[in-house]
Amino acid sequence: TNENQYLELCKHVLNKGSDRGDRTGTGTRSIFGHQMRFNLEEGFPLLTTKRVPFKLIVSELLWFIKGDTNIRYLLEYNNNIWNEWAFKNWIESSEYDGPDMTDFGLKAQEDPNFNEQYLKQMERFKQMILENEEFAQKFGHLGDVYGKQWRHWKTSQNDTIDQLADVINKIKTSPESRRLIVSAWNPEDVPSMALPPCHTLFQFYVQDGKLSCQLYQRSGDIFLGIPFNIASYSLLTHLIAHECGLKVGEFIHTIGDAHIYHNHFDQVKEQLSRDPRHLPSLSINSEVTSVFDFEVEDIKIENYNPHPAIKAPIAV
Ligand code: UFP
Repeated sequence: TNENQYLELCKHVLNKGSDRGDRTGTGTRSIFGHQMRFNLEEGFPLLTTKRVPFKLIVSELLWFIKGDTNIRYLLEYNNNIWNEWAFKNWIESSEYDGPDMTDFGLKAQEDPNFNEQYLKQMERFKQMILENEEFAQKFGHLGDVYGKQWRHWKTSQNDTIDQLADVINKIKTSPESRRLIVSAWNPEDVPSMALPPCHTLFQFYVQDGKLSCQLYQRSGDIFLGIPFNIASYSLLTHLIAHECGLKVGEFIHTIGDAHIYHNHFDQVKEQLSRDPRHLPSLSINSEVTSVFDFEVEDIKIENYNPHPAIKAPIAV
C-alpha cells in the first residue's frame, strides 16, 4: 500500500543508513537518493500509523499558494510550524531585549530552565506578530521562501514570474508538455533564506485525464518533515487537478538526503510497531474553481482514523 512505502523507508534508513553529523548538531542517520510513488486514486496519503495534523498542512499550503512569506497568516490559523525560523530574525536583531537565545533549538531540548525562558519569549513573539502590524512586517517574514519563488520569482529585468499560475495555464493548454516545472531553488536568494528550500523543484505530467506530480526534495527529515511533505504535495496535486478538470494520478516523491535524527529513533520504532489503517479521503469545496481562491474551510479530510500522534523535538 501507499503507507507501507513510508514505513519501508524508515526501516531501510534505520538499518542501512550512515550516521552523520549535520548542520543542527543533532546528528542523523541518512541515505542518499530515494523514491516513493503514491497512487492518489487509492486514497489520500495522510499517514495513519500516527496522527498527522492535516489542518496545518492545509494552511501552510494555502499560504504558499497565496505567495505569502510572513508567518502572520499562519499564526492566524494557529499554525506554529514556521515560528522558529522567524523567531531567529527577532532574537538576532538589535530590538530584542530578552535573555540570550543563541542556539535555542538545542538548548531548549537539553535545559528545562532555558526551555521555560524560551517558551516565554516565543509566546511574546507570537503575540506581537499578531497584534502589531509593523512588528510583523519587520520580523514575521522568512525571506525569500516558497511563496515568493512560486508566485513572485524576481528576474534580472526587475520583473516577477508567477511560476504557479504559468504552470497551471500550461497544464490546461499543453498537457503533453515536458516543461511543467516550478522551481523554488533560486541560487541568488539562497544565502538570504532562513531555510533554503527543501522542496527544490516539482514537475507535473498529464496522462489519461490524470494529473501526476513529482517532487525533488533535497533534504528530508523522515519522521517530522516527510509525512507533512507527502500530504502537502498530494493536496497541491488535487487542487490543481480540480482547477484543470483532471483526475489525480500519482504523487512521486524523490528525496536527496533522507535522514532520521538521532533523537527520533524511539519514536520511529514506536511508529513501526503499528499497523497501517485505511487511508482517508479528501473533500474539497467544488464551488471554488481557482487554486488561488481556496480558503482553509474549503478543504477537509474524511474517514481519518489514525493511531495517536507521536511527539518529537524539531531540529532548528
Ligand atoms: N525539512 C523537511 N521538510 C520540510 C522542511 C524541512 O524534512 O518541509 F521545511 C527538514 C529537512 C532537514 C531540515 O532536516 O528540515 C533542513 O535542514 P537543512 O537545510 O540543513 O537540510
